[in-house]
This record gives sequence, structure tokens and C-alpha cells, in this order.
Amino acid sequence: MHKLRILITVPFSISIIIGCTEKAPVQPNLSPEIFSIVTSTVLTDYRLPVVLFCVAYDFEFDPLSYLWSCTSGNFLGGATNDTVVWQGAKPSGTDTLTFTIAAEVTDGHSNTRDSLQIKAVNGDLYYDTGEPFVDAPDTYGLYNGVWDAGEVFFDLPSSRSNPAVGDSLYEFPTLNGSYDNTNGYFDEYELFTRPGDISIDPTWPILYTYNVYSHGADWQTNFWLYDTLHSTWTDRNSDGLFEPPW
Ligand SMILES: [Ca+2]
Ligand SMILES: [Ca+2]
Ligand SMILES: [Ca+2]
Ligand SMILES: [Ca+2]
Repeated sequence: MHKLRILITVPFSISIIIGCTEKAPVQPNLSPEIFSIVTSTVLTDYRLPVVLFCVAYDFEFDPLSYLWSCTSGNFLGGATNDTVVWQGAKPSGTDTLTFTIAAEVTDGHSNTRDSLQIKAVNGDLYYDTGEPFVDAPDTYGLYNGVWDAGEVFFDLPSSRSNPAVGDSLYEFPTLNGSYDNTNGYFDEYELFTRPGDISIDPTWPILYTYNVYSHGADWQTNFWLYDTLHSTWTDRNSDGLFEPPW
């Protein structure tokens, strides 16, 4: 009984093995490779779009499809090309928001994913100083660091608006003849002012980087551009242009 079973099964097994070796071997698919995601910047003002480019390759020359995603913000013009334009959401106040941007590439068989982080800031940082003035001592010889009626001040141009964000109401800043105190708004002269060190000279609580007697006439032609000699604001996205936080 046992001898009979061996005689039947052994030739059958050999025929299966021979049949397999005759077939062409199945090549596994090679997944597409993402070499890098190239970005125009990793730190931006949230109002400024960022261009991203996914550098991907398929070693079998399969056609590639792209799909981008982000934790927040929008892809202007779609998210299915190798190059996309992304714009972040608005951070609150002067916060910095971090976004993760991901690209997924497929050759129709398998996917490859890569991502990077972009930080978005809500404008550049300036000092809300009010116009520079000469503080006067009280009867005890002390300076209070704030402008009081009668103290000498230097009138500087201001319009409290900004062409950098397409403000159509922008008017060239003009002198108004009165003292402008700290007001919670951005005034153009605040590109060039910062609180002074009262321990150095208490009569000048606000430092101004141009000649105060010129009343702004000696400002650079384009005062929105960062100027290492005179600008007192922080260019948080390093684009050399002032974007006020609002
Ligand atoms: Ca004072
Ligand atoms: Ca004024
Ligand atoms: Ca102000
Ligand atoms: Ca800037």
C-alpha cells in the first residue's frame, strides 16, 4: 500500500518544478525616488506664496503622478503637478506657524512620499515708538520717558498704510504738524525708530536713525527696503522688504 503511493506522487512533483522554471521571472516594480523637494524659502510672510518643486525619478521611466498635501494653507493652481505654489494660513498676532508640506509620487504601482517644513510669520517686527522727542526733567530732575505737552518733538511723515500688501488707499506719508504717540499702529517713521536706552541719555527716549531735523526728507527713496544703517525693524522672512503684521 505505501509503495504504491510513492510511485504515484513523485513523478507528479517533478513535473510541477520543471513547469515553474520554464516561466519568465516576474520583475518587482521599482518605486519612484524623490531626490528632494526644492523650495523658494522655508520662512515666509504668510501673505507671500512659496514655490515648491518635487525632484522625482523612476528608474523604469514609468510616468509619474504627483499629489501634494499640507497641514494648513492652500495650493494655488492645484496640487497635482511636480511644481506647486503654496500659501500658508495667517498666524495669530506676531506668532510663527510651522506647516508640513508633503509630496507623494506614484508610478501607478507604488508610492513614495517626502515632506518638509515651512514656517510662516505674520509680518515683520517693528517698534511702536511714537515720534522721537526730547524728554524734559521734572522738578526732581527725573525723566518720565513719555512725551508731555510742550516737550520738543520731531514731526515725521506717516500714513499708517503699506503698498507692500497692495493697499490701494496708500498715500505717500506726510507731516501732520502734531505729535504722534504710540498708537498700536505701524507708522512709516517706525521703520527707523526704536526705544532708546534711557540709561545712556534720558533726554532721548526714542532713537531715530536719520537726521531728526530733516523730518524724513533724508529717507532712502524706497524706505520699505531693509537698510542695515538705518532700519530698526526685524526682517523675519529675510526678503529685504517690510511686511507689517496686521
Ligand atoms: Ca516727558
Ligand atoms: Ca506727526
Ligand atoms: Ca505707531
Ligand atoms: Ca520681510
